[in-house]
Amino acid sequence: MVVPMKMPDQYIIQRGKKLAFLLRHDRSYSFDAHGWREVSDLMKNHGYTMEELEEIVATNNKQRYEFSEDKSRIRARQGHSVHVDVELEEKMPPDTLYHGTAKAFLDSILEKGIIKGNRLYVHLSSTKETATNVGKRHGEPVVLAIDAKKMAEDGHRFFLSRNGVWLTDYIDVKYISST
Ligand code: HQG
Repeated sequence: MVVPMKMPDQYIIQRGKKLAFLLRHDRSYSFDAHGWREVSDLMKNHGYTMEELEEIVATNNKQRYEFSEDKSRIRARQGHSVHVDVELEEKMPPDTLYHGTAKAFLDSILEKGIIKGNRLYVHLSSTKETATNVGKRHGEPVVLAIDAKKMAEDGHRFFLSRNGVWLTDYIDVKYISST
């Protein structure tokens, strides 16, 4: 009997990172309108196996990816820079949301507001803890509190990705305070 070898976690993490690029930012691929990429393309052109993809989808720490029902396609749930519509749920936000950033960006943020940059949306977290981790990716972390209630009252739209990330288009300085 052949016992399938358990792939090392570090390897899966690394393949997952590569997948993040392939599903969110790869401009050389023609994504379906809803952000789906053919699994066969990832197998043929990027060396993924179905087992590897299944493990990445199942074990990803932020549940970043999902398969189509028949598992012939795969997509990221948020974080894109390519222009796709991943069918986000528009939702009333909690009164306060948090944005994790780096101290070095603060002056610019307090001047221009929070901009989405290359991504399709500004990313927000429902807890300070998650926001701190997001901020750490860029340097010394700073967590900003966002008056989402007031933003919603003023007509700004919020979306919740299926892995719990809050998304909006832009955050004006008047909605930002320190934590
Ligand atoms: C900053 C990860 C200067 C912004 C995370 C952020 C998230 C400004 C950086 C998701 C600015 C952009 C997104 C302004 C915003 N002046 N800097 N006016 N406005 N910024 O990576 O929010 O792990 O594009 O504060 O967990 O860090 O990949 O966005 O620091 O959910 O699934 O510009 O990516 O998700 O950086 O992260 P990013 P982000 P994954």
